[in-house]
Amino acid sequence: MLYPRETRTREIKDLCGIWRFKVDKENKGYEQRWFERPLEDAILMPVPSSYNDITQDESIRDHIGDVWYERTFYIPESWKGKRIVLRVGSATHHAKLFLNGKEIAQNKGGFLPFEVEINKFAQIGCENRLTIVVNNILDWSCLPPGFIREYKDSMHPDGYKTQEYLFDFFNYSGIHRPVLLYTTSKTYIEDIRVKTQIDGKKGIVCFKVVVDGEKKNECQIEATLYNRDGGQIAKVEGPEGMIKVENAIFWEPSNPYLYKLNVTLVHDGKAIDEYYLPVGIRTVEVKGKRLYLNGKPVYLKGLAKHEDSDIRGKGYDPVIAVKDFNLLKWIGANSFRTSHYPYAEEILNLADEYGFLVIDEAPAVGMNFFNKNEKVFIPERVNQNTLEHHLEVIRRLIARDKNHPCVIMWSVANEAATYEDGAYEYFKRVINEVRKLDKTRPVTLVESSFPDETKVAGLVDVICVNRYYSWYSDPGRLDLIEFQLEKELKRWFELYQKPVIVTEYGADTIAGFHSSPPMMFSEEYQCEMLERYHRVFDRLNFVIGEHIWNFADFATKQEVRRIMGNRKGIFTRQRQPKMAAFLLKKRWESMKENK
Ligand code: BDP
Repeated sequence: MLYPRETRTREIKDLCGIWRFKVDKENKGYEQRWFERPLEDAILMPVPSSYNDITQDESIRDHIGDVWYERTFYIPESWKGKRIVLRVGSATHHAKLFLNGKEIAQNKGGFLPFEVEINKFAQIGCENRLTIVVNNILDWSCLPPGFIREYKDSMHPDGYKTQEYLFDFFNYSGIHRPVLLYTTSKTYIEDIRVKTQIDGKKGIVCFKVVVDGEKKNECQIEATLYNRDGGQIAKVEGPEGMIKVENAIFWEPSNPYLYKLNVTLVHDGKAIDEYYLPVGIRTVEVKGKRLYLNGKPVYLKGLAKHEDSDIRGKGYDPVIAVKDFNLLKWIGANSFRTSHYPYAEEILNLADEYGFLVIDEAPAVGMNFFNKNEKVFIPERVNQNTLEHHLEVIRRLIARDKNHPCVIMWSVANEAATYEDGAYEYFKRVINEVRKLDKTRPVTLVESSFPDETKVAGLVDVICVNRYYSWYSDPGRLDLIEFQLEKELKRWFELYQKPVIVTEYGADTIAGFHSSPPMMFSEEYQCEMLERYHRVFDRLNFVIGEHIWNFADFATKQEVRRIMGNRKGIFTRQRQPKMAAFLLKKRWESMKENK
């Protein structure tokens, strides 16, 4: 799936901005056919953004069910004869789209884009009304999964229900990423797949173009590779080919050099469609104890993130995005994980450009009660339906992100109950699907299980493990970290002989809380904890990366163990550094690329 870009043949109309919005409190919208006419009693709502924190009304913040978004737009006369596509960057978690009162699309899954050709439904040269119904209910067939709980008893005579989920971030909802219209010619470039290799100083760019539309068999394809300054390197004809780049500049964090592949579709001697793709020439490989980027060992320094910020919730905002990349650069990181779902493609575009190595994660989080008596991989919970959806999400994720040089690894899930018997068959199917679709990147599953109990570690290329010694276990006992961590990490390596990344470790820290000697929740405790972890990492040569939990404080549901959210950020939610940020900056800036 190609990211929408303007070219000399393609136009974009941005539908972001202020939409009309209505919460369907009584669940009557479909029955009363709200899609047939302009929404009555609507309020204003920005897109993209979560809707939860925009108003002063907690019944909107905590709503469970449908909300309705609506806006009008014009399609210019000049778009006659073009293919017109509506693309929604994401709508969390389910969406139904109506154009001028007619249903045109549905989508399940809140973290990936979907698009629909609207020529049949749109009115050219006049106003069109677009309605998007977004539903945020999670069940066991969704990723992430969830379930509804109803309370009705003598203490709750009126009853109420809650959306339950086993993951640790607020279930922000709404239209989270840009909504766009874009045009192509009727016969068009549907997809491009690029793979790169390295041969000494040479870079090899292999490409494959997929064309669709009535005249697809009558078209020629031209692919031209340019360097960053616009100098032409080679021009090749045909739907697939290979371009050799002498003395290539390889894409890496210290020099994220991007070439540009321009693809033109020619019909009757005329360029009818054109698209370009930034291309980073780089290879990723896991061999023995190490991860190699362009044949050189690389050590991952960084943080796990969230799409989360004040007011916007999970809404994409270029202001927050660029600030976050500046902070990642400032702190000396070279990588991050898209915990716990695919991020906006705009973020990956920036990671390509800034030069960050990304572990790209599927939205499979919360498949674990952390209680061995409550199983998850059983027919009434994570079952065949969940698996089908998981496979579909994997296909869509790889279809979207396959060409990004920043993506160096796929993570199929976070902290699933991998000690359960059912987990093995389930993840075998998921991981096989990843391997079938992409042979150029390693695959992982982020574990919270211990080395002797997991059933899936044999399936992955890199062991990724989240661990909270001296926090969730032995709280306050910083002195136990080194012994426990070293023992565990050595066991992972002994059993699986695979490199290990510690993908989460950290401590809730309230900015401004101080304590010496360190106590939990103080800035000193966070620093001391990190330092002890780092001493262990530095002793073990099979540890190939450290990702702290979390980049910034973030919102969670209200519960007693969360103080206005999860406070394990190295930065506050407003992106101000805690003491630990300076410690990390010092460590990472003085570390070599391969540790
Ligand atoms: C891990 C989860 C992460 C949580 C974190 C925590 O992967 O989503 O936010 O713990 O508890 O278990 O802070």
